[in-house]
Amino acid sequence: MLNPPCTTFLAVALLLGACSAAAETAAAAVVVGDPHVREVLPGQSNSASFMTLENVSDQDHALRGAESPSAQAVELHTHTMQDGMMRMRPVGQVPLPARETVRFEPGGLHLMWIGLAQPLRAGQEVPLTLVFEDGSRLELRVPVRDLEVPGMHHQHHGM
Ligand SMILES: [Cu+2]
Repeated sequence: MLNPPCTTFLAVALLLGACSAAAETAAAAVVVGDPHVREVLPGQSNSASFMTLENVSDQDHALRGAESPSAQAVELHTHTMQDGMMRMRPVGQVPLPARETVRFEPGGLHLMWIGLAQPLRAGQEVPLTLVFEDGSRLELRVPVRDLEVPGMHHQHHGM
């Protein structure tokens, strides 16, 4: 559902050793797991999305960017601890080493959706395109979810 069917065939072919080391696109080498974007309240114009990216090939790749018609920009961000505070910062690209899975998750790597065209409501799906280092692109439909993130942004809880 989330990937072109050829990705699955390619993965099987690689497992069977039927595929040579011929150049393949990054988009065909990467399997996206559980993509989802966070619901926003009316008036909020930014959101974040999460997923796993598994590079099932023997070749290193990288995620270079992302875009969606639902936002003015979708940036690659990560969190770093600075002076005891979690801070977000943009990253140029995210390496996807061969045979490894990279996690985009709360508190770490994420896609930052900036300037939403309309509020994102749980249950909706929005289009997202991942752009890789070789220029190949992967088109996704990403479900909107109401995310509870323990320990983050819940200052009214536990008092
Ligand atoms: Cu961010």
